[in-house]
Amino acid sequence: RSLEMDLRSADIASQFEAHFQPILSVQSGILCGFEALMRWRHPSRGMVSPMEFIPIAEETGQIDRLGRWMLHEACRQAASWPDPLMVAINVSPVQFRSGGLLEVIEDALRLSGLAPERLEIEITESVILDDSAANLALLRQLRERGVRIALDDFGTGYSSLHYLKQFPFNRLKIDRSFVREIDNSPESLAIVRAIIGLGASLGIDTTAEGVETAAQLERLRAEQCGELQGFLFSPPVASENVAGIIGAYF
Ligand code: G
Ligand code: G
Ligand code: MN
Ligand code: NA
Repeated sequence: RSLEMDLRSADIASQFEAHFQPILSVQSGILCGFEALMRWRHPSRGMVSPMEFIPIAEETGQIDRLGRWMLHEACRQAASWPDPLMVAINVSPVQFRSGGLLEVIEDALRLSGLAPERLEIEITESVILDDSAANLALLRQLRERGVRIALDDFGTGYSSLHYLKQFPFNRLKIDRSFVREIDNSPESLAIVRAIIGLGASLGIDTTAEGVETAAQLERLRAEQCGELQGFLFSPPVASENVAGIIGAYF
């Protein structure tokens, strides 16, 4: 059987899980919230990476039901965390294309009772490239409802700066390829510094992704980066381990 067939017939609620990676303030070390990351606990293959199943789900139309489940599940769990901890959820460009995304997000908020201000939607630049007018309108409607919008993998795209003019993002997530080299590549350090400065002058929060070493943390602190996530603090964890992280860092 192919992964595609398994995905099509999978009972999502019993095979899929939302895992959560903590996002912390660089200056204070206090927990700000979590990024939700999907996991597939396949009955015979074991854990299948989203790098494998998300592209298949996008190509076969399964991303809509997977993505809807994820929005509901992650909002439901986040509603049980102490206020104002937030949850960041990745949304695929294909979910924008399919229509109905605004209603799906509104339903997830209403059913969970999560305040819209505690939800952040992470998109990549392809969302804006795809269908500029319609997707930008949808992003604006989400912002009007109080939902925050983050631009993921910032710096890796074709014309990242152009998007900042088109839409008032709440957050830039500095791609981990720059963070990884911050201590041994003057170019990477210069790019990270420029993104943080850009965020500061535009009033946009900045999160460094993929922080793995104390030296990277010290550097990001010196550069006044806002938030960070990475293996230095924690990989994505299953939901039963979230309370322990909240207890330790919040
Ligand atoms: O969790 P991990 O680092 O293995 O994720 C690999 C990739 O899968 C990342 O690019 C991440 O954004 C993506 N991903 C993880 N969970 C989701 C999800 O719920 N929806 C979408 N669209 N992408 C996800
Ligand atoms: O594309 P996106 O930024 O959503 O992807 C998040 C992915 O990054 C997840 O798959 C997560 O497992 C991974 N990740 C999180 N922290 C680290 C880290 O410190 N190092 C590396 N290499 N990957 C990380
Ligand atoms: Mn992300
Ligand atoms: Na990213």
